[in-house]
Order: sequence, then C-alpha cells, then structure tokens
Amino acid sequence: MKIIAYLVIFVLVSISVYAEDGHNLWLRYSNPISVNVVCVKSSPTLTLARQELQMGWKGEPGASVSLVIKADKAIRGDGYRISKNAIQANTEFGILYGVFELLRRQQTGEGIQDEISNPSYDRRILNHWDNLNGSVERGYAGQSIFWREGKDAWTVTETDKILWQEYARANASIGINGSVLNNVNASQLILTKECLQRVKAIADVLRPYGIRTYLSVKFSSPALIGGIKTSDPLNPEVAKWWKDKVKDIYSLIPDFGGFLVKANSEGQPGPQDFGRTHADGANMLADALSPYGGIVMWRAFVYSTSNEDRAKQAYLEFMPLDGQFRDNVIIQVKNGPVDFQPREPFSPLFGAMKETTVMPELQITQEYLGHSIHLAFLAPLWEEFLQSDTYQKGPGSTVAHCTDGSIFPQKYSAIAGVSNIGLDANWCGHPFAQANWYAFGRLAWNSSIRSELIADEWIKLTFGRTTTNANGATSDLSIDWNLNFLSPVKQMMLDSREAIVDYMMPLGLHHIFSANGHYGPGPWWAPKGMRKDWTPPYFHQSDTLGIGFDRTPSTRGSNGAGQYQEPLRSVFSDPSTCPEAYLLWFHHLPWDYRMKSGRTLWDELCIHYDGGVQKVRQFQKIWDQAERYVDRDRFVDVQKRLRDQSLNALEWKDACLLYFQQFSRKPFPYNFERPMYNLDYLIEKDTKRVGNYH
Ligand code: BDP
Repeated sequence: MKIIAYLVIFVLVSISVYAEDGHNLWLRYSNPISVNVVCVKSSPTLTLARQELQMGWKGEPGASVSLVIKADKAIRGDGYRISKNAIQANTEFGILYGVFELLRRQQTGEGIQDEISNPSYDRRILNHWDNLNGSVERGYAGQSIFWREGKDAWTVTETDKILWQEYARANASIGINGSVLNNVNASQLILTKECLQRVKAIADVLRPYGIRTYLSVKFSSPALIGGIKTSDPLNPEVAKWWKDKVKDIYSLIPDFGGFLVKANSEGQPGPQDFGRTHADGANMLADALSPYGGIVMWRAFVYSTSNEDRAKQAYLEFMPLDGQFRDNVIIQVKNGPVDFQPREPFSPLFGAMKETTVMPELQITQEYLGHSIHLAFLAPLWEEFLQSDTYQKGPGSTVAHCTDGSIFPQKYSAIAGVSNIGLDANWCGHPFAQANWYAFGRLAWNSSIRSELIADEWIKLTFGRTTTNANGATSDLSIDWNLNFLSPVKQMMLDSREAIVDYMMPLGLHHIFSANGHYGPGPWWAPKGMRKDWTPPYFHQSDTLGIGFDRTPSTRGSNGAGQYQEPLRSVFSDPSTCPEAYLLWFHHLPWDYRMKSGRTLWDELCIHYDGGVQKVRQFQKIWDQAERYVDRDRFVDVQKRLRDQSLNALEWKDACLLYFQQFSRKPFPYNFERPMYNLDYLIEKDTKRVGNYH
C-alpha cells in the first residue's frame, strides 16, 4: 500500500515538473494574457508580430500596444523604438524585432524605458554547412533541416514547412535576417532546377520573418552543369551563364540575398585555376548580382601549397587585392588566422583591408570546442574577438568597428555564424548549445552587448518558469531561483570556454587535435605523407628546447606578428609583452621560461591543463545542484554530457602533458593531479579510432 502511495506521489510530482525536449528554445511563452494590438497597416509580417504579442504578452491584461511604421531618422535599418505600450520602426521587420524585444523584457523581468535599438550589422546571417544529401559538415545535431536524400528529396511536406517556420521565427526573435542554405563546399547541383524549386519553397517560408535566402555556389558550375568548356571568370560565355542563372534565381526569389563562395581553398575550384585572381572571380559574380541588389560573400579561408606559415596565408593572398573588389563584394574572414580554434588572436585582415568590405565569420557549431558533447558558451570568445583592438585607425579600432561601417565607408555591413542546427528535437544537440545560436543573434544585432547579459537572458528564457498573477503575469524568477540556479549556472556558462582552452590548448597552443574529427587530443598525430600544416607537431613545434610556434621577426620566426598594426606587432613579438594567452601562438620558448606567475612555462602548462579538468568537475557539481530547478529530460541530458566532457577533458590533459613531458623531461608539479592514463594507452586508443597512420 505504502509503495503504491509513494508511486502515485512520484508520478504526480514527475508530471508537475513537465518534460521539455528543448524544441521551443528560448521562446517558451504560453498562458497569454489578453492584449489589444493596434496597427493600421496589415501585411504577413505584421500579422506575425500581432500573433506573437497575443501569444506571449505578460503585461497588464487588456493593455493596448500600438505598432507604428513611421520614418524616424534616429532609427536605422530594421531598428526600432520601444516603450511599454508602443513599437515604432521604419520597416515591418523592425516592428517584428521590437515585438520580440518587448516580450523578452517581459519574460526576463527587465524594465522597459522609451529607447531606440539599431542593429550593429545590416546582414546577420547563418551559414549552414548542409549538404544536399542531408548530412551536415561539422554538424553535431542530426541531419539537415533543409535537405534530405531519397525519393521524396524534393517533396516539400507540411512537416518541412512547419519546421522551417519555427526556424525562421527563432531567428527573427534574435534578429537574424539571412540564411545560407548549403555547405561552402558546395555542390554544383544547388543551381539546378529542382534544387532551386526547393530553395524557393524555403525562401517563401522564411520571407515574412525578414530572412533572406542565400546560396553557396561552386565556382566551376558553368563547366559542370552549364555545358561550357571553362569556368574562367573572364570568359564572356561564363559571365553570361552566371547572369542568366542569377536572373532565373531572382524570378523565383525576388529578395534573394546573394552568393557565398569558397574558392581555391581545400581543393575547391576558383579563379586561380584559370590564372585569375580572387577579385576577378568575385567581381564577375558581383556584376551578375548587382542589378538585383545581391551581394557576394567571398571567403578568405584559403591556404596554398606554399611552405609559408599557415596563419599568414589569407593575409598574403588578400592584402594585395585590397581596393579591387566591387562594392557588393564582402570578404568573409574567419575570426582567427588559422581555423576557429578555442582561442586565437583576431585575423590580421580585420581593419587592414581599408578599401574592401570585410565581414567576420564565427563558428557557432563546436567543431573545435567539443562538438555537442562539451558545454561551451561561446559569447565570451566572440566578445573577446569583436572587442579586440586592431589599432588600424588608431586606438579603439576594434574588430567590431572595423566591420560595422563606423570606421570605413562601406555599402554593406555583415556578420556570419556557421550554424549548429540540425534535426535533433532540441535543434542543437547539447541543450546549452542553443545559447550559442542565441548569442550569435544577439551579438550580430548589438556587438557591444556583454556575454554576461546574454547568458542571463538566455537562462531566464530557457529555464525560467513563469506564472500569471491577477495583475498580469510577472516572471516567477524568485530569489531562491536567482541564487541557487541562475547565478551558478551563469557562472558555469561564463567559465566554460576558458575551461576548454585550459584542458585542450592553453597559453596560445592551437590545432593539436587528433585527425580530422577535431575532437580528441592528438599532439603526436602526423601521418606519413600528410601536409605538414594539417598536423599538430607543425603547430606546437615541441622539442627538447621548448614549445610554441615562433611567429616573431627573428630569423627562425615566420613573422606572423608582422601582419599586425603597431603597437600590436611589437607587443606580440616580445615574449615579455605578449599576452600570455597568446604566448605559444607567437613564441617558441624554453620549458623553464619564467612566466608572470614566477612559475616555469612547464609548470604553468601543467597548472592550466589541470585547472581545466577541475573546472569541468565543478560544472558537474553545479549542475547536480540544479536538479530541482530543471525538468527531468534536460537535466539528465546535460548531466550525461558533462560526465562525458569530464572524461574527455582528463584525456586531453593526460595525453598532452604526457606527450610534451617526453620533450620537457620535467616532473609534474606536486600540487597537481597525477595522470590517470598512460600515453601508450591513449595513443593506441586514438589510433584504433582514427586508423593506423603511424
Ligand atoms: C574547416 C573545416 C572544414 C570546412 C573548412 C571551411 O574543418 O570542414 O570546410 O573549415 O571553413 O574548419 O571551409
């Protein structure tokens, strides 16, 4: 009897903490309160704005909210003015963004004053690395939401449309207004009739939410699908083929955004195949797009077969072309000079290309930060990057200002993030990976917003429970909740990226992953015959004398530091002034080099690796204490992923330190956790996983 009673209580309690699969993201509002929306105009977008208010309003019951489209010089682009009961904007998308802002403030309990909010970047774009067969390159959250294989590959179903609409709504709620629907390693088939029909169907769903559609294109498409012998950008037939293709696209999708191009990089075709330059290639496409207002986003992620330091190559290839690009070409540059590492200095191209529009490319998907297994809140990484001072136009020339149009005159301003979205019920795999999608949108809208605020908002919206009271609901973010859930979980998020840097590659180490999976440690990984700059030993340069990549102007250095503007060039070139976070990025230093802490470099490395592991263990404790504030499904999911992260962090620490110890020949400091694994075991385990290349 007693057991049954317990069971009944258990079931009731479990039901009351209702399950959430995370599909609603940060848009969990329900229990609407009546609100009277006043808007004289009507359009599909304004209808959406009205519906959102009716779905999510938490203010006084029966209150009137007016939506007013009226030109105002203080409001730029799709910006808006909000007050408690009105939203004003120049455009209907501005109204929609204002509505989402109003609702967000109500949910999080933030006050609403009369204020204007303008976007930092005009184009805030997600790049989907989705292949037409439905797989997602560097995707860790299931198959593509846009493409699939099989006999119904081209059928647009109701389920597809609902998903695309949910996707569009989530993007609009954080200000994202563009989607590149396919992988930068593009298939030529994207430009075929049946593919374009599907693109049109997607664009039709995204449009009312203010999202333009863009496509990645393969440079050799004219030869591959156009029946032309060449794809030489200066060949008139080729140029005409692109013009006609662009015309077809605009007849289907009148607000089409433009093309994203990866050319002459990692085996992709490009203008250099025909002895032409990036500018020749980009301008030819730009000319085809410009009559319709389309843009070309031309990627600077290139590295040739030369022996030049990989970190220097994009700059070497693109700087000589500065000023040669059309005004509707934007050079899309990854945040760092190598490749989305847990930490890199900013790419020296930012601010350096003064007569060419440049846009940042961030990576939301965690290719190098633990996939969807590790908890990594990326806003601190992006904040660090956007606020980096390039000094290109004197102090204060931050990357953000060099790209948002406030320093250099430019027709367009844009920012892109490589998406972490897939068919997983919660879209992103790890429940906390949703925070990175959210953070990208918030930073693209307002590049000076602090990570802490983003985390705060996201936690409240994603885990907060709101109730309705008689006077209209206020969010139920009680003191207890704030103290015991919000605060520790926020701290965990804010510390998470640095923890990864510490247990994977602290002090400026980079790209020491095993193989191409970019997940586990592999400082030893150097298969015979592989390009050197694809292997970790190239990047860490460990030997008995020391560790690190010499990028100083010294005779043994690559002078990568020389690509930066003064004072950075000097600051980075001197180990005593170089920030320790970038020390081994710019310097090869002896194992007993004295760090600012007074410790040797070797001891300092050990302390960082160990510190990273300890932090993840701390995250596990924080999360376990959060149990009573989170629904069962998401709680267990995060708990399990943290355990896997903890194990992987330990592998990283032991693998890297035991491997480097062969060169340093120094003991581990005493106040440091002893290794749990031995090196042979870890190498063998890794070899079994990635194949025997040794
Ligand atoms: C690297 C990825 C690869 C991408 C490439 C790119 O490993 O999958 O295709 O970048 O950005 O980070 O083009």
